[in-house]
Amino acid sequence: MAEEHLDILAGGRWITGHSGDTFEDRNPADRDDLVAVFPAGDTVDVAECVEAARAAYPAWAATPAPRRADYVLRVGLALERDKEDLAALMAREMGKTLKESRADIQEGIDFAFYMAGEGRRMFGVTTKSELPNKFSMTLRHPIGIAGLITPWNFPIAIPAWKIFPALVSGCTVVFKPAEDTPLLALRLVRMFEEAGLPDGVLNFVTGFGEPAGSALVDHAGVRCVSFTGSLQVGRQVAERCGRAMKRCSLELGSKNILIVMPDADLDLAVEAGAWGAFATSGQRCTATSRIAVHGRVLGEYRKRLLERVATMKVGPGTDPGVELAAVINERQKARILEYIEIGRAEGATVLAGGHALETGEHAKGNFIAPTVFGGMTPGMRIAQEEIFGPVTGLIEIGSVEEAIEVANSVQYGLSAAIYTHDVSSAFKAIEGLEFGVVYVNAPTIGAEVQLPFGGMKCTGNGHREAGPTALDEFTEWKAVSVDFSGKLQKAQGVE
Ligand code: UN1
Repeated sequence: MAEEHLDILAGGRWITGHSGDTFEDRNPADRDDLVAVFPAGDTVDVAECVEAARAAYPAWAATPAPRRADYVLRVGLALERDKEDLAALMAREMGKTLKESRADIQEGIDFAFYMAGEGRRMFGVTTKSELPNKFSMTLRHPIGIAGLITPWNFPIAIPAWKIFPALVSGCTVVFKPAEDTPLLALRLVRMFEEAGLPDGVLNFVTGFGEPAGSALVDHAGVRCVSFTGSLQVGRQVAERCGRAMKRCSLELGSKNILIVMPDADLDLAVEAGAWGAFATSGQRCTATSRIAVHGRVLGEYRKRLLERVATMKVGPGTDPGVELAAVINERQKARILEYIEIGRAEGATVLAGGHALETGEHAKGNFIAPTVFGGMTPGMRIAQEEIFGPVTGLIEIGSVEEAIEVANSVQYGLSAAIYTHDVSSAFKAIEGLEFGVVYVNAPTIGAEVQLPFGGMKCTGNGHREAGPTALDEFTEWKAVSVDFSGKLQKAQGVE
């Protein structure tokens, strides 16, 4: 049974969409399971949300940061209370396994507690003036109305990464979640309502990138946009924000790599490869989509990885025995299968998987067998482009220097890992990898919220989510000087 929702929250009022158009929210593991129907927001709905955010802004920006952060803490507690219930909904609405659904919500809880504390820090600096009797310091100032556009792969964690710091910073928010996971987003918004967040501080509009996301990016009242999604859409967001001189933080695609050196603990490196490549069915921007293995251990690594992959049960995320769940929708499924064909045509060998699962228990869902390519070379499209599915490939390397060169040969730079016990190889990798997140003897996935998260090159535009840097997305620095000398003092030595 589908749940019907009034999904647009503007200024504390839940309203139906202006156009009357709706869209369906379906279970990726069972397309007959209609989870919910949501109105497709349009430019009028977005404008109403922005208007509400504008009206709420002055009082919210003037609310002390520790008080603003209290609401985030309360939502963290509500997430903790409802974790199991939300995890079950996530496994149904987004499709990931129950274990990973819990982890997604846990990431939201962790970040709520972290950001709630940030409300009492928000550190600036005090510094010395070159003049006597003059005091200098820096303060964070909220940017204004934030437009937050989130993807479906982390339906709670990524909205949390954006909403929590935006609110602690003093921004008011218009939030548009991905059209594949609106119900989880709605549940998160309802938690802020339950926490007593003043009307208009967090506004919520569901719908598609066109027109709703676009309208949010382009609305003159929105001063900053935070977007996580594809490079293709990210470029458009960046261009449009650039023209309008808006702050814009982007977290886009990647082509992550796991490097396995000959001295690595191979069992651990195999587990890391399998977890990094196939968790969330490869639908993480940190997913291990390339595994560069030293020639001396490639044969053994390949054998053990294939043995491990052969044990993976594919099925609905709601089944506790399942390791590889459905991919989000039929469009993504088709895209992933197309990449598998591209890989074959380029001359890579399918060592495992390489096809959809469409019969029996898999008939109603978007399932793809865990796929491992052998003979991947760095120039291939499957080694360069983000696939965002359960597909990885083995690349042979002969040295750590070559591994770093291969790693850096892509346009992206989010997450890279090296398995080695050799301190020189580890530090060469740490220094040489052009990636925003680097692991030694840990997989490419599983970033913790107290660290800055984001990538180099085309993965983003220099911003970092999570960690203390999350506040930089939503605040301006103000340099403040107070002259208490009682005279006109001129800087730079002007007499
Ligand atoms: C993403 O896929 O956009 O490091 C984020 C990880 C998770 C976050 C991934 N903590 O894999």
